[in-house]
Amino acid sequence: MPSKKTDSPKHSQLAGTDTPDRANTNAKVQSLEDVRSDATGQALRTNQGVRIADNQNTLKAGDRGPSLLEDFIMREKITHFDHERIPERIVHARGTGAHGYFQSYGNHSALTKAGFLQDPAKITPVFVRFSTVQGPRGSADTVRDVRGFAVKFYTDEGNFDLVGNNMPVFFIQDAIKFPDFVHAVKPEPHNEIPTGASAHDTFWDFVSLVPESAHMVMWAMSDRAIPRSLRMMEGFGVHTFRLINDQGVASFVKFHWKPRQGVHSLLWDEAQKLAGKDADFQRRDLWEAIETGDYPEWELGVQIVPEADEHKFDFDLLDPTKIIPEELVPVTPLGKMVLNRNPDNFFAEVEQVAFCPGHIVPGIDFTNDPLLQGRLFSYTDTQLSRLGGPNFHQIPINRPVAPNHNNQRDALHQHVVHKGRASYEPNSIDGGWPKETPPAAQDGGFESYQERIDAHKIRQRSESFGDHFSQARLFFQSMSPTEQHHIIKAYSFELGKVEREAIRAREVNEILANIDLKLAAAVAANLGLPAPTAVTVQVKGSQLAQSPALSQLNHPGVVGIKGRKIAVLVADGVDAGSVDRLVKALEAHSARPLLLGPTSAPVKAADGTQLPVAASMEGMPSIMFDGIVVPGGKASTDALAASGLAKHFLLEGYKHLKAMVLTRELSGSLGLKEDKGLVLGDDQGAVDAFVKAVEGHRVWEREAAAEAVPA
Ligand code: HDE
Repeated sequence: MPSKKTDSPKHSQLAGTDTPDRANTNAKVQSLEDVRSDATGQALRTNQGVRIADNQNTLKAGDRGPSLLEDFIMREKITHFDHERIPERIVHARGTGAHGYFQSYGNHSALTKAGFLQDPAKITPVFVRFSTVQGPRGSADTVRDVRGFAVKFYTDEGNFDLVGNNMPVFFIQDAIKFPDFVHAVKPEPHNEIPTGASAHDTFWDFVSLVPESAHMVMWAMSDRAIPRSLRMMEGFGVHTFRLINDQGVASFVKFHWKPRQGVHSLLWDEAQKLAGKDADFQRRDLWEAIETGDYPEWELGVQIVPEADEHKFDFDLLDPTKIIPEELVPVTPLGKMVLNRNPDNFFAEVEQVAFCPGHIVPGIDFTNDPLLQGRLFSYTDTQLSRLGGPNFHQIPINRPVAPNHNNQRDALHQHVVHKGRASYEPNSIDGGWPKETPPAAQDGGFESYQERIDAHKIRQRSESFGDHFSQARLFFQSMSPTEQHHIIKAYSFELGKVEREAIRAREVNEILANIDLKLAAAVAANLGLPAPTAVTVQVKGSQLAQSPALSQLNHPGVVGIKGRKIAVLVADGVDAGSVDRLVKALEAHSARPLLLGPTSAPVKAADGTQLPVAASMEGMPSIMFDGIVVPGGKASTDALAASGLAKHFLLEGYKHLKAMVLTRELSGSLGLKEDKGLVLGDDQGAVDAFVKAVEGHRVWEREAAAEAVPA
């Protein structure tokens, strides 16, 4: 691999010839260019470059005879195929990714000397991988689980990986418990069941015995664990990090990603059905959004705590099971990230990307969070077996844009032809190169923050990590009634799958009771257990009664219904004018209306025109859409009213609290009542009401009525 490419790009040299949105990725695109393989117009050849004349037949002794060992073409092909798979990630195996860029809003040099946060004109390429945690590579996208949110910034000063999740806390406080936690949540060892789910005995056995998990389990039982889209999730760095400015002044920070698309979720029934009807629902959603130019955007922000304020909170900043409520320390926006390019090749990019929380750049540093400290070891270690050796940083997607000369040599899969005689330092033979760079305000070598440590070597948890319930309670009490209802249902569903009654009872009496007695009583009732009447642990409670920032209903987003998928149900005899009016009105809001028919065949409108459809109602069921509209046309709506498929589509959409535009006759025949989000007719008023309802994501007021509709 020519090291020239790795050494070359400064974005300023590459940008300028392209649109601003595209120019950003040029530096990384350029560094990948020499490994891109485009076979257009090329002859089929072996790996040794020999042209292949026949790719259909093995070399044989006669056309009915045995195959010959000398057939190097067949053997090379099959051998390579036999080794196509690599070990999947131990956790976060199921994922998808995209390229994009990060742009700082301004000069944040008072906070950090990290170069990518100092110049709003600088475009830093990024690669993001979103994932679920529990399931294997082929598992479904929409399971109830934490989502990984890992971002690699290819900065001029080296790669910075922000390897976060869509939830701001974690299940455990100390890295040494991670293998125990993962073994408990993974499919059970005797029968490898369940896939992609935490609703089983070993998970609940562990978390009910480990109260430090209470807060994170709350998040996992909330709607955050079933996002509507990867584009509609917040992201969190989880641990407290340090930012350091050029004067050496450090601040504690928590990283946040805020989606412009808002924070929205699926309903549990939808999530379960989607797991079967479209296991790729979320990777497809991200892919399609980027392909259609609807680039998702997040704002990167930090909560900043001056060093002097480290002990001003009623929890420990080093404890990864705690948030800093945004009402106590607001999030300061630093810049934005836009995802604007899909990968060319899933394996080469999404599968081979290797994140590590230890990949940081000058101006950023760690804290002593004991979970973070363990992570610093684990990620590089796991890549050794996953990617087959210590040269995984040379894989194109992992290569920094910054030069990376050093004296590390050889090892499996070495791609660089290192020149020179000296692979040690100091040396005089090669002029002493490559040389250290002393730390400096700008462009200096990396220097760790000089934290003073004076302590005993000890295996002990700090007492300041001891309150496991106050923030779990704060979370529950900050939810809207709807969100609380969903949390109760989620605990009831999951614990309902637990076979051992002792585990159910322990979770209810020793965990949920200490969070909130009403929550515990509601879950207990659903499990047929007695309601606990007293707490088992005295908790001091949080300094806040509520944190509104925790409720996702307070994060509607700023893009309206842009990119939302709307089903337009049509059948023969539909009024083409009505279809046109509705589609145009939705497109004016940058939504994505898709015509669905009884089959995949075009439908014939009342005026005789043929209307092509995107799919049949069976091929794209209601669970794949954010809203449903039915244009006018008596023959068409009569046909829909008589079709089991269409009725199921509409009733299911109603049950899932979707905004709907219906004709009066159709809503009457289905027995559905008008509400804030179920509007009649196809005039502008109906469209406006519909758009408003889709903006609100769901018609929550309908929830009680919808529960009476069969699933
Ligand atoms: Fe990870 N984690 N983790 N994790 N994690 C991995 O690294 C680990 C933790 C997270 O898309 C692994 O390359 C330990 C917290 C994401 O490629 C592994 C501990 C957070 C991803 C690993 C944690 C995360 C991983 C598996 C406790 C949120 C996917 C394959 C000490 C802040 C990255 C790999 C991708 C992946 C270890 C806890 C996020 C085994 C030991 C907390 C997003 O190294």
